[in-house]
Amino acid sequence: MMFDLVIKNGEIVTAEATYRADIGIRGEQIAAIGQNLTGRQEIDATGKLVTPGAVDVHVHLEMPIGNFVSADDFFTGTRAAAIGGTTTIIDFVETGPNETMVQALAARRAKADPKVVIDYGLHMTIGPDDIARLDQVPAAYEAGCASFKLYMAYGLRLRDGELLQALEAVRDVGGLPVVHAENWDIITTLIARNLAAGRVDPCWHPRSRPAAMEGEAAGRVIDIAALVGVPLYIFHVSCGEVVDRIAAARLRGQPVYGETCPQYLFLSDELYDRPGVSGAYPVCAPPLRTPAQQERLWEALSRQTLQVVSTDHCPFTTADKASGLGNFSRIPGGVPSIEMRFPALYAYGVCGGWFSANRWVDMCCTTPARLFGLTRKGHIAAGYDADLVLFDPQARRRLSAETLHENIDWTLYDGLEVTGWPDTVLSRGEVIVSGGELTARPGRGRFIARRLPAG
Ligand code: DUC
Ligand code: ZN
Repeated sequence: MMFDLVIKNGEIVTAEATYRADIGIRGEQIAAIGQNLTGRQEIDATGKLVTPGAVDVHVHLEMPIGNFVSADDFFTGTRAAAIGGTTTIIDFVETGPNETMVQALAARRAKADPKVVIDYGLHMTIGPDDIARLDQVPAAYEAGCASFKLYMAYGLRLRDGELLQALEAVRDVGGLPVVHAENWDIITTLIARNLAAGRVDPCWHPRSRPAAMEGEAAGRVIDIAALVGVPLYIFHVSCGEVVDRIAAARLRGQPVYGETCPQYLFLSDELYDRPGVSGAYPVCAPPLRTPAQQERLWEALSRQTLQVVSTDHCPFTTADKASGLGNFSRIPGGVPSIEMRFPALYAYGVCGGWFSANRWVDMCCTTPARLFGLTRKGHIAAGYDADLVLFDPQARRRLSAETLHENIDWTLYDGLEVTGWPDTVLSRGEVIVSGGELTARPGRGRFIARRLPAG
C-alpha cells in the first residue's frame, strides 16, 4: 500500500512508549504505523526521535496590553514556534466594549488567519464587564472556545463573587476554566508602598508579588472551583506554594491541573538586579522566583503534580521594556520562550535526569492536547493529524537572540546550551520546517474549533 509520505526508520516517542517504526501519511493524517512502509515521498529519520508536534496552550501573540502590543505577531510567533517543534498553539480573545464574545472571536481570527503557519485555538477571556453577559458563554463555546481565561490580577481581575459566577457559566457549558492566580489586592498595596518609598527598580517587582500570595490565590480559586463543581487549570505556576495546593486538591480527587513555563524552570530572580533595561527584560507575572523554587517545579513535573509545560510567550521590545525604568510597575510584563520550550525541556528535563522522554512528550504534547480538546493533536497514531517532529537528539545549539527566530533583539536564555533540536517539522502532513528553517507560507495554519469530551 502506497502512502503519500512515509517517515522511515525513526525512533517514535509517544507519551506511552518508545519504538522503531515507519509512519505512513495520507493527506493530512497519519494513516498507518508499521515496518517497511513505502510512500511516493519518503523522509529518512534514522538517528532521529519522532515525536508528536508540540502543543503550547498559553501564548500571547500581538497581544495589546495597555499602550503596548506584544512584539511577536501571528506570523513571527508561529514561525518561531514551528522551528522549535511546536505545531499547535492556543492564544486568547478579549471582548472590547460593545462587542459580543463571538464578534471578538471573529476579529481575533481575522488577525491570525492570514499569518499563522501552524494550527491554533483561542481561549475566551471573561473579564469583569463580561459578568453581566455570561449568557454569551454558550455561543463562545459553540464557536470553538472550549476554555475560558479568568484573571485574578490586572484590570481584567475578577473578584471572588465574579469568579464564582464565571466558573458556574463555564461549568454549565462543559468548558475548562484557566486561571491567572495572584492576589491583586496585596500586589497593588505592595506596589504602592514600594513606589512611595522610592523603591522603583525592577528588583521590587518580585518583592511586590510574593510566592505565598500566589499560593493563597491558587488555593482560593481551587476552593471556589470545588464549590462550583468544575475542573480547573492553573496557568504559569511559579512556586512550590501553588504546587502544594494543586497536589492537595488532586489528592482529594478534585480535577485540578497546573502548568509551569520555561522562565520559571530555567531563570531566577537575581536577573532583576541586572543594570538598566537588562533588569526589566525578565519582568513577567508571576515573577521569576528563587533557585529553590525552580527545583520545586522540576520535582513537580517529575512527580506529575504539574502536568504541562507551556510558555506564556509574550515578549516586548527593548524600548517597551525600557519605558518602565523608573517605575517597575509600568514595565510591560511578559517574556519569550515559544521557540526553546520543547528542545530545552528535552535537554534539561530528559537528559538532566528529571523525567523520561515519554513524560517529556506527555507534558509538552499529549496532555495539553487532551485537556484542551485538541482531539487530533499531541499523539502519534492512525487518525491523528500528521503533526510530527523529527528531533535530532545530537544537535547542539547555543541560544541567542541572533539564532532564535522571535521578533525581538533579546532573550533571557542567551548562552544556554541545549543538546537536541528539531530538524524537520510536519504540520498536517506538510513539511513546514526543514533543516531547522521555515518552509511554510503564512496563512496555512488553521483555527481549530475545540469542544471538550462530556464529563
Ligand atoms: N503574565 C505576563 O507576564 N505576561 C502576559 C500575561 C501574564 O499573565
Ligand atoms: Zn499569559
